[in-house]
Amino acid sequence: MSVVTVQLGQCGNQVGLELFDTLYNDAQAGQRKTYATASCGRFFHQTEHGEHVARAVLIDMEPKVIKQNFSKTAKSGKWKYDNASGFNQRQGTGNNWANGFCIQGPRHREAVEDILRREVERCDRLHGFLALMSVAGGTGSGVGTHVTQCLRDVYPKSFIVNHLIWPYRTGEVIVQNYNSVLTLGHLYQLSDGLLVHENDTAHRICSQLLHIKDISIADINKVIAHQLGTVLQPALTADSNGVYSTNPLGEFVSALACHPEYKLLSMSTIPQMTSSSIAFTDFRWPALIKHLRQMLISNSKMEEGIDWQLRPLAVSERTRSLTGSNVNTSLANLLILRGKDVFSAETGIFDDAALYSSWLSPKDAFKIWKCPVSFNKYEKTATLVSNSQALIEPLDNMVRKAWSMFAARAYIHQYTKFGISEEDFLESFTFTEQIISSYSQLGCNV
Ligand SMILES: Nc1nc2c(ncn2[C@@H]2O[C@H](COP(=O)(O)OP(=O)(O)OP(=O)(O)O)[C@@H](O)[C@H]2O)c(=O)[nH]1
Ligand SMILES: [Mg+2]
Repeated sequence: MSVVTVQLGQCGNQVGLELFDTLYNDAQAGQRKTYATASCGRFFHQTEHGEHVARAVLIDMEPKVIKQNFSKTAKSGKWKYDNASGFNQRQGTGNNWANGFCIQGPRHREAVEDILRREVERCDRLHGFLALMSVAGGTGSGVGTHVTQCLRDVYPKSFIVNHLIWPYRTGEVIVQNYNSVLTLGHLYQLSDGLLVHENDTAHRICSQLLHIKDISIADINKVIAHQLGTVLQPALTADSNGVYSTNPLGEFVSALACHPEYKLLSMSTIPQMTSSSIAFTDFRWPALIKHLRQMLISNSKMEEGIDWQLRPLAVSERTRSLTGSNVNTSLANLLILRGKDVFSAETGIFDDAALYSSWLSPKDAFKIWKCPVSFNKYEKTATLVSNSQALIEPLDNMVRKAWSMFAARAYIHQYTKFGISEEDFLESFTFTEQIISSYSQLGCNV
């Protein structure tokens, strides 16, 4: 019943640290033994002295972040990494996907596979891998894609979910859109599900909801780890007969990514607010669920600025509408509710055919997990993970910018010198454009 997390590159390693911290602190808070045991069994193993050690493999071509992670966690006195689970070299890949995928990944394959195997052998039962990485650099994206390929080869029956950080649109890496397109073009066929966080969205949550003035990357990672934690902590599913599900990644994938053409998953969590405000706010399930539904329909990534006018067209209305619906249409939704009175929460408004593609019944497209234990200091938390059209726009933006650079032949030689041909680029463009096209058709009646 365990998950091995693979932290790749600077971003994957920094997000991973924050994620394990969130999972650990949440599990250890208060007296809730069954929950804590289920959570820790998934993500930590215990030494004979009772220390919690993250079930994680840390990979980066640079040494700095991994070393920082080891020293921070060793000092914290809470949980720690096993130093033998880290793999680093002296120098990064210079934001070059081709260097990561074609050179560094294959060169270090054996060493990385050994570390992964050791971590897998520590699990009584392995259910899958969670790979954390950005798509914009060279290690997380390029080496990360290569490592995902190795995992697929060596553990063909295990679930693999990749958590991807998408870069700021006005990002600092000039070739970020090349790296993103190449990553998506390859990962799509290897992974069971690509769960995406956009840095721009997490940044807006920090500024507009958490009112943080000088936003640091650590603040952003806390928001991301909080949202991811709501998905990964123990929960009761419809079939789990009142006990925490023992196969979180499997349940996650089967709820959301049931079709090989549709693997892009986005997520929203509410509420998110300053800790001083939490104490004075009384959340009600009907309001939280209604907000989350409208956020889905109007594709607003935050509670702030929801368009309440938009409503989904019924399937029969869609046939008559020439333009199709301008709401965000879903293929699958997973609603996760945590906290007080959770069993009284009414979720019928998600059970509505108008939210989904016309070839799916809501019965198959909508799943719900519940947990009566409150999460990370919030009395009630609602998260929606959605396989929907929500990511078309940012993906289209990435592909268009990458294409303009490619058409101008900018920086291509930096990739071809590491073994990526122009045809490889073109294949990834075709593939990502196909993803956009498939998602665009979700809202049409066919
Ligand atoms: N949310 C978040 N984004 C990050 C973090 N670190 C880097 N990024 C983003 O990740 C992208 C750069 O990728 P990195 O992870 O730094 O690159 P890398 O995988 O280490 O690859 P190389 O250094 O090129 O070998 C940019 O879009 C950054 O904004 C982080 O800790 N959190
Ligand atoms: Mg790096």
